[in-house]
Amino acid sequence: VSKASNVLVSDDVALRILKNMVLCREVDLFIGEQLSLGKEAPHFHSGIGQEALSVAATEALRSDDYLMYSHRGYGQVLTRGLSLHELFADMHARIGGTNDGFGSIMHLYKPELGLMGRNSVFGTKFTITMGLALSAKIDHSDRAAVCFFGEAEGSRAPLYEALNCAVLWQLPMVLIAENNGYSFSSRTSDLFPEGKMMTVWKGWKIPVFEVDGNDAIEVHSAVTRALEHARSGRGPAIVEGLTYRIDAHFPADDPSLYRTPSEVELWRARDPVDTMTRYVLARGLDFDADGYRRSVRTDIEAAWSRALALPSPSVDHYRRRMEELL
Ligand SMILES: Cc1ncc(C[n+]2csc(CCOP(=O)(O)OP(=O)(O)O)c2C)c(N)n1
Repeated sequence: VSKASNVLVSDDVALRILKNMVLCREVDLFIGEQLSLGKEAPHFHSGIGQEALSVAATEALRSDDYLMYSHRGYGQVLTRGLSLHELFADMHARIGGTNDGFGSIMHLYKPELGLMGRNSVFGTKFTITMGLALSAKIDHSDRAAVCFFGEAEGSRAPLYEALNCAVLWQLPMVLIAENNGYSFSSRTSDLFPEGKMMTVWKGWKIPVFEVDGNDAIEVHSAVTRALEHARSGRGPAIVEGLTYRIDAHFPADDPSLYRTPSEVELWRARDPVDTMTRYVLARGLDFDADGYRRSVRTDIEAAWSRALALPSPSVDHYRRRMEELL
């Protein structure tokens, strides 16, 4: 387990990371508001508090890399270039998103963005990612396959099958562990020694980078190093980011049953969006935080209304599409 030294991030990249972090934060806040107002809102898992890890890590990928995203927050797919319109259409299971109303955001499918289809049964992504890394190697394409996952998934067996093959065949696979303190109501320390997944991987034939998951620059640097390693033909690498899930697991969850308000406040004080805003301003870059938030809000509201106006698939639609597929 090591720390990656910081890689120089250009002004453009730093600003892009911050803007995407603000976008993701606003999407989560907006959906939360819709729910509390009793409006039509989909099942979702808020990524508030985890934006640095998901956005800055994805920003380090090359545009042709494969991306197996995680279910929490939208940092990975929005950074990748999925539009708000596609995201919301899929969220509401409407025709007009990436999966034709078939599968909500658990099944975003857009090969041009490296989103090759995903399974919502936890653990299955590891072997799919390994298969994508294998195809990249067979094609001599220099692409990497990157998989984000939480601690519950990280305790599942297919992770170890995938790692074994990736080490054996020296595959360009990068795993990004989002350690956000909890798997639903279980503390990470009840699942892994010392509360870190990397404790298990220490001493293996795989480089493991530990990062402060709330520090976007540190995250970006470590994932850049991990990708360099994977592309060099030396097999997989892992990055574990330590962060915190500020909101409930999902809207029906009551986190006061298993964690204290003071714990949440400690992490709120380490807000990744505020930290990145301070970093960008200290670099002398021009960023109007309130103005940007307002413009993003307008985009979100417009895309949301547009998505809700799209048609829902009928049974006939599903039947036709299944017949086409078979
Ligand atoms: C095999 C399987 N079991 C249970 C679930 C239901 N489930 C959805 S999210 C979740 C917890 C995930 O925790 P973690 O991997 O730590 O990610 P986090 O939600 O903290 O981001 C569970 C158990 C599932 N999708 N697949």
